[in-house]
Amino acid sequence: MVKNAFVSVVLLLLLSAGGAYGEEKVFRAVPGQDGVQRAEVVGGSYFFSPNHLVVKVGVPVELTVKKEPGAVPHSIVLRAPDTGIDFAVALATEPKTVRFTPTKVGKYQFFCDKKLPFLESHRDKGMRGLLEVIE
Ligand SMILES: [Cu+2]
Repeated sequence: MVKNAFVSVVLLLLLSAGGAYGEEKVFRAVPGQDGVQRAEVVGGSYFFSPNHLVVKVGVPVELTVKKEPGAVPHSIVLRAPDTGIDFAVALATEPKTVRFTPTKVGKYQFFCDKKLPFLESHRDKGMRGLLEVIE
């Protein structure tokens, strides 16, 4: 009985942690007639939507990035220059465009690099996501 109660508490903790970081929203970039694969990413306190982007290797990518209205500053950063992906953009409510061509299959984390002194980073609060480059 005690063991069951313990398991329930652990499960509850896991579930609430999952909730805090939001659910995974997968989006496969859509190739246009010009061959460029496009996706939109919105950042807010403290999430990215979608937070799992899938793109094809060797094909140009164009991301339209913006932030939800609000006073809290956000960014989107992915530094993996050896894979052709290297950007750091301050998000605004006006959309901005990020262009790159991924050269290596893999999974790379993008995140917001904002952090106030003595507080958790936005990345730790859930502002992170996965860019998955597939064959
Ligand atoms: Cu942020």
